[in-house]
Amino acid sequence: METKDAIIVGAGFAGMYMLHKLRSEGLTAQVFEAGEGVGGTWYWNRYPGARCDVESLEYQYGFSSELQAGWTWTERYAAQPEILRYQNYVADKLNLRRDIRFSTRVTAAHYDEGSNRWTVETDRGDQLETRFVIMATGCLSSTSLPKFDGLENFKGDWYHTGGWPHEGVDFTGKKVAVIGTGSSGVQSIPLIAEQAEHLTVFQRTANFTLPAGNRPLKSEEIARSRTSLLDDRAYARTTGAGIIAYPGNEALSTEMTEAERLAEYKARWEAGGFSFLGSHGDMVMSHDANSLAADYARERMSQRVKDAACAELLLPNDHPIGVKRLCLDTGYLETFNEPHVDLVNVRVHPIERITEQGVQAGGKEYEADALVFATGFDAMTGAINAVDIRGRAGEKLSDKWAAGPRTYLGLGSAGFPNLFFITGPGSPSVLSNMIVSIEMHVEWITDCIRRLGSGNLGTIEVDKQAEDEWVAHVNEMASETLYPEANSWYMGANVAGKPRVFMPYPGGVGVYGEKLAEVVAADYEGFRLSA
Ligand code: NA7
Repeated sequence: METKDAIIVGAGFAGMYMLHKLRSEGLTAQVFEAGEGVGGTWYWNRYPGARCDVESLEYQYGFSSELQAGWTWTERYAAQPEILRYQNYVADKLNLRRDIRFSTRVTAAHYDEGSNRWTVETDRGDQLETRFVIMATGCLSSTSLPKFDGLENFKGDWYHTGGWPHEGVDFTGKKVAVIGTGSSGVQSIPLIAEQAEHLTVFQRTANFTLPAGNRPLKSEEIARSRTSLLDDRAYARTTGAGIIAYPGNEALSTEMTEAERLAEYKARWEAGGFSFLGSHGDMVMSHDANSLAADYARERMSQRVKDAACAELLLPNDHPIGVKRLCLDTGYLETFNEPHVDLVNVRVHPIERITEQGVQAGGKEYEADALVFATGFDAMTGAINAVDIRGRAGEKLSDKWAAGPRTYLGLGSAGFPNLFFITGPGSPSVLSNMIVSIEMHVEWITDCIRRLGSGNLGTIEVDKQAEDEWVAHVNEMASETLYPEANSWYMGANVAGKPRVFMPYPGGVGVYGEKLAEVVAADYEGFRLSA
C-alpha cells in the first residue's frame, strides 16, 4: 500500500499551507481535493457577487513577505475570482500541485491500533497508509439544500450558490426565484436582479446587513501592507477576531453618553464592514447594549428602502445584532426598490412545494425559469462527518459527535490519535479572520508533529477529560453571550435535525492563542503523547 507521513483532506487555504509546512519539515504529504483545482470555498462559491467580507489586505497568507510582494490586490474586499487567482498564484509559487490529487474525495479514514496507522480511502479507489490525517475541510464546504417537495419536477434550471457553474449563468430575460437571504443571497441578489426580467426573493429570516463600503485600494495602502505584513499578522493574532482594521471600542455602552455612542455608531457604520460590531465592548454580552445598536442599524437600513411595508419586512426583529453572521452588502436593500423585484416572507407564506413552473408558497404560485438556492451549508461539522472516520475500537467520529462536536481546542478528538482538524469546532474559526486562524492551527500542528519525532510510533491523542472540560468551557462562554439567541448556522440551527450546539470558540483569537501556547509550554497539556 502507498504510504505517506500525512494525508491532508482539502486544498483550500488550510490544506495548501499545511502541505507547504509539512514539506518544509521533510515529511511526505498527500493532499486530496474534491475540486478540479485549489481554492476550497473559493473554488466552489462562484455565484455572482461572491466576495470576502474580510478586507483583502488581511485576507491573504501572512507567513511570507515574498508571496505578498508578488501579488497586488485591487479592491478593499476581494471578489471570488481574484481570491481564486491568488490561491492559484500561491500554488504555483510554492509548487504545491504535484502533491495534490484533484477531483478526488476522501471517503474513509480508519485507525488501526495495532500498527498505529491510518488507512485512507478515496472515491477513486486510492488506498493509502499514513501516520497523520489532517482535516483541512473548511467550515463552509458541505452545502445544505433543504428538502423542497417537487424540485425534481421543476422544468427550469436550478443552482446552489455553493456549487455554482464555472461558466457562469446568464439570467437575462428570465424570471428568477432566490431562496435564502444570508450572505450568499445578500451578495448575489443585486447582481441577479440586474439581469433578470423578474426576481422573487424568498426570505425566512430578515438579516442585519451593513454597507460593505467596497472601493478600489489606494496605492499607498498596498505599499504600506507590503512593509507591515508580518508585524500586522503578529498583532492580528492578539486581537479578538484576528482582524486589525477595526479595533473595537472597549468602553461599555453604559459608560458612554448617548452622543458618544451615536457618534461611534455613525463613524463605524460609514466606515463600512464589520467595524460597527466594535462600537462598544458589550455588544454581544448585554441585551440592553445590543438593542441600542440594533435600533440604530434598523434605522439606517430602513432609510435605504423606499416602500415602508417592504422595509418592515427587511428589518430583522427576531435576533440580536451580530449573533447570527452579519451580512455586508453592496446595494442589497436598494434592490427591493426596483419594480421587478418582489420579496416573499416565507414565515407568513411558507414554501409548500416547487412546481413545474416555479415556487408555491402560501397557496400562491410564483413563476420562475430558474431557481437559486442560497440556503447555506452544513457548517463546521458537515464536511468532517461526511468522511467515515473511525478511531480506537472502530468508533465512528460522526457517532461520537451525534449530539454535537466534541473536541479539545478544535484541534483533535479523544479516541482519534494523530487526527487533526484545522479550524475545527471548538476553535475561533468562523468568528475570526479564517486565514489567521488557519495559520495558527497549521503552525501548531507542524510544531506538534516535529515534537513527536520521526519515529513511527509517536502518537498524540486528546485526553478525554481535557476534551470534556473544553466542550463545557466553550458552552459556558457561549451561554454568557447572546449568541445562543439566534437560529444561526453557528448553532447548527439551519440544518433540520442538526443538534443545537454553539460550535465556534467565542473567547477570541488572542485568548485562544495564549491557551495554545500554554498547552505547548506544558508539553501538550490535555493531550497524551506516547513515544
Ligand atoms: P446562510 O447564512 O446559512 O444563509 C442561508 C439562507 O437560506 C438563510 O437566509 C436561511 O434562512 C435560508 N434558508 C435555509 N433553509 C431554508 C428553507 N428551508 N426555506 C427558506 N429559507 C431557508 O448561508 P450563506 O451561504 O448565505 O452564507 C454562509 C456563510 O458564508 C456566511 O455566513 C459567511 O460566513 C460566508 P434562516 O436565516 O436560516 O432563517
